[in-house]
Order: sequence, then structure tokens, then C-alpha cells
Amino acid sequence: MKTTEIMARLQAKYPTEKEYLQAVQEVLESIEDVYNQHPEFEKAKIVERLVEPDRIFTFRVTWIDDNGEVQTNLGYRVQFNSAIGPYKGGLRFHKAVTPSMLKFLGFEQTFKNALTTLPMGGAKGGSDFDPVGKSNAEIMRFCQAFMLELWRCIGPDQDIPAGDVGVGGREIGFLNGMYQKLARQYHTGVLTGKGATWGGSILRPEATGFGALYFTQHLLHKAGKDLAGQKICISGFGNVAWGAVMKATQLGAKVVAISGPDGVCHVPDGMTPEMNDYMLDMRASNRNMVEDLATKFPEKVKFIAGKKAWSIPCDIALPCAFQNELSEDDAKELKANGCWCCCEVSNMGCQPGAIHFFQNNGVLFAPGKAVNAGGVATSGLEMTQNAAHLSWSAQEVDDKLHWIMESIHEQCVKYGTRPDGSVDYVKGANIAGFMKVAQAMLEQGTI
Ligand code: 2IT
Repeated sequence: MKTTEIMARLQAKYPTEKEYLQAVQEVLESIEDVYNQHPEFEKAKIVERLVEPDRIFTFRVTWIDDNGEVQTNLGYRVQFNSAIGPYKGGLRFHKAVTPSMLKFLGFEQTFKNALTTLPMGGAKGGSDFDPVGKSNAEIMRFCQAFMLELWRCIGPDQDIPAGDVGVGGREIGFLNGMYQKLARQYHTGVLTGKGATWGGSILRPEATGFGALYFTQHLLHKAGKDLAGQKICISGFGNVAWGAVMKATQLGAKVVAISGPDGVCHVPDGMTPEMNDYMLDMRASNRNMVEDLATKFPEKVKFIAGKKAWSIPCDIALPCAFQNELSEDDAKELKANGCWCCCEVSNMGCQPGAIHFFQNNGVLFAPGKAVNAGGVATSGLEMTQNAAHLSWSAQEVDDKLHWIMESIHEQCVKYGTRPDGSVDYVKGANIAGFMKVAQAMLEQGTI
């Protein structure tokens, strides 16, 4: 297998699908050497099969807004790979959603899910519906219309969607309500991220952020450091950032910035639990403005319009918002301001130039598919609880999440340790995830 040859073919076939090509390139570069030591992979054309989704559903979603006007959006579900388990992955509602974005996310999800130790295949879905400025009633009507189409594609042993950008507990509630009405048979485990009283796992809302900080703590310990006392910059103020702020603060770090599309909030003394709670109101308002934190806490928070979180000096950067949100220039600015670690929490949050800069300039770096896997892992734990018709305590879920994040870290170390003893977490995560999926495909024949 030659990465350059496969990429040339994919580029010719999908010339406009930039995010998808970027995600595939990163994985193929990492696995090329190991892959070529396995002639059985080459013979079965594992890579050629693995880079294409199993299938993509595209559908029209028509709904009526609060002014009585008819609105039409596009909905998608990309079922990427089911070699190790049923399709599993989130739904993203964002105005920029395209098949390319969902293909890249489904591809990443396949390897991420393999790292969790749980039997889950990879998928992603969503819509170009823009939640910004929408009322609760509009969100509900859209979710119901979306599920009218999606429900035929999913099921508890087939494909289990969850949240992602623009889809949280509220949206999962509306989606689940419509699914159960259509199915006329209660399938508790058809969506994850449900409310705690109707089949949701305790700690699922917190899990992505908590897991990211557990992973970061393992990475720091391996490098002889600790989270306590570190200054952290976080981008975003959605579900993932919320959980990350909470756990970082609990572990003794100081979150000195969160950011949004409108700018950055600088919090020199660190985020407090009250500010952390207020992030939930900011998300629920659908205003999509981080400035609201400074308006609410004017004495402790300074809003800087048009700036990113990466402009605030810190020890550790945690991108928690969107793909490609951290550029090479941002990486240089972070380093110049003293940053020595970046754990990517958003999916593909760092541009390739930023990753190379970090890796070549002594900044510890770990990729999203390892760092943020605690979210989908806890979705997997929710599926287990649903299948067994019971619910575990917070302690039980947290213990399992801890163990899973430790195991993901160990897999990265196993496959990513360089001759000098340092760890290439990108390579480690990609090889570990790939080997599991490739082996499963091989054992199940040419299908
Ligand atoms: O990117 C992700 O891993 C998610 N959005 C969570 C997926 C899930 O099924 O919980």
C-alpha cells in the first residue's frame, strides 16, 4: 500500500471532499509501514475497502418555522464500517454540514470506537439545519421531521446515533420521542445520550470532557508532570467544553479561557463552578455567543472580540469546538506564549500544519480519536445498561470510563513509542484502531 497512490485516486474521485481527504491522509500515513508488514491485508484490499463508507443515506427534511414558513434541509446518515459491531456515532446539526464532513467524522469514528475496547462500528449523521437563533418549538419540529426519515435506518442492534455539535440532551429527547412513536415498540437502546429517567446513562453528558481530562492526566504522568496547577485554554462552550472545564477544575487545574465564534473570554483567576453551570444556559439559549459569560460575570471575565482561545497564555490547550479550529499560526502563538501540551478534544480540531509544528517543537500532542473517545465509550456503556434493563451508579460508570481511558492511553503507548522512548500519540492511536478493524474485516471474509 502506498499512501500517495491511494490519496491520488481518492482525490480524483472526491475532489471537493477536503475534510474527508484530510482525515484519510492522516490515518494512511500513520499505518503505511505496519500495513506493509502484513501481506494478508494487502491481498484482501483492506485499505481500499476501509476508506469507503458501507452506505450513505441522504434525505429531505421539511418542517414549518415559527412564522409558518416551510423550511427544507438535508439529512444524512453515513454508516461507515460495522466490522466490530453495530454502527455507532453522533448526529451533527450545523449549517456547514456536508457529506464530506460526515464522511470524515464517520471514518474517524470507526477507529475511535475500536480504541474504546467496546464492540461498536463507526457512523455519523446530521443535517445542515442551523440551530442558531431557533426557538425550542422549532428545534422540536425539526427533530421530529428528521426522525420521520432516519428511523428506518437505525435500531438498537443496527445503528445507534447520539449527539454531536448542535445535538444534546434536548434534541435526543425530541428524536427519541418521535422514534418510539413510529416504532410502536419501545427500543430503549436506539439512541444514546438520553435523559437519566428514560434510559440514559448517568455521566454520559459529562463523559467526553471527563474522559479527555483522564487521558490528559495519563499523558502528563507519562511525561513526568501533573494537571494540578496548570493553566488551560479551552475553545467552545458546548457539552464537551462544559465537561472539560468541570473535570479540569476538579483536578486542580485553572481554566483561564473559553471561546466562541464571537471571541474569547479571558478568566485570569480560573473558571468557577458557577461559570461552569452557566455554560449550560449559554448553550440552551441558541445564541452561540461566548460574550454572554462576561456579561454575566463582569468582574471576573474579560471578553475579547474576534480572538481565539489560543491567544491567551497557557500551559495546556484543549480544542473542544470544531474541526480545523487550530491552525499552524495558532500553534506557533501557543508555543511562543509558553504552551507545552495540546490534547485535541474536538474531532480533527488541529490542522495538519499545527500537528506537525507541535510534534517538531517539543509540544506534547494527542489526537481527538484517542482523547475524546470517552464520550462514545460511555454511549457504549449506556447501550449495555439498556440491553440489561438496568442503570449503574455514577461511581460504576466513572470507574469504567477511567479504565477505558487508561486502556486507550496504553494502546497509544504500545503502538506509538518512538526509539527515544517518547510517544507519537497520532501514530499510536491510528495503528491501534486500524489493527483491530482490519483484523476483524479479514476474519469475516470479502463482504
Ligand atoms: O464524536 C463522537 O464521538 C460523538 N459525537 C459521540 C458519539 C456517540 O455515539 O456517543
